[in-house]
Amino acid sequence: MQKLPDGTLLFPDFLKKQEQEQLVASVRDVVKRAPLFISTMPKTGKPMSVRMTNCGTLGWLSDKENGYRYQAHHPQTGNAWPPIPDQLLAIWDELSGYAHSPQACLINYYGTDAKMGLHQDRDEQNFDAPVLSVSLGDSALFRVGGENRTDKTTSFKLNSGDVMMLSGKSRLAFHGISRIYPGTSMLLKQGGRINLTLRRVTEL
Ligand code: MD3
Ligand code: FE
Repeated sequence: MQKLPDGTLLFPDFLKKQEQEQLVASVRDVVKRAPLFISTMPKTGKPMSVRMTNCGTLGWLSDKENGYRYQAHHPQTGNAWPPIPDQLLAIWDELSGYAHSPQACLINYYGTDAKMGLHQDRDEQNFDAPVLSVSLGDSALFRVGGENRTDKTTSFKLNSGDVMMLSGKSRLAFHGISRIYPGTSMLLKQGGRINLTLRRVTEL
């Protein structure tokens, strides 16, 4: 039983099965209006293995030409992102202790073989607000270290319905998803994992 880094709070099984199903239905509505797309790495253009979309006033994406960024519209449709579902805003209000609503909700979809390399989230102007992450579907192995890439990391599983909050010291910690465990959840008919990440992007 390893200790989570300072500032990392895990709420195992925070969402009941029915709440998870409701959230998946909301994600499906978002994806109908803002289809999943593949971001590519700055400069190299190498595609990420995760497919993504967003809801909220700002969405995160990356491409070869313009790199990591937040923008107000979908890269393919040009439409504004759909609003963040009320159920997610309620989770933010309950857990974050932050007086302002999240601006961005990144929706990551991991197929069986998708991963996310060790990285920091530093495309936001606001590191005071916490980051809230909701896991749905198949379990994943999450890895988190310190503020330097070479700091030692600890790994733990994130299961469907778990909510994690990163604030303070862990807000700039390196982290990633090492692997997905196929067949560990029945929530998504096609399998795989959805992660929803709520963030403040701008200074107030
Ligand atoms: C630790 N997503 O989208 S969420 C990302 O499961 C991202 O899809 C992973 O990392 C996923 O950037 C992990 C949990 C998370 C989110 C933000 C963090 C962990 C974090 C920020 C700082 C430290
Ligand atoms: Fe991240």
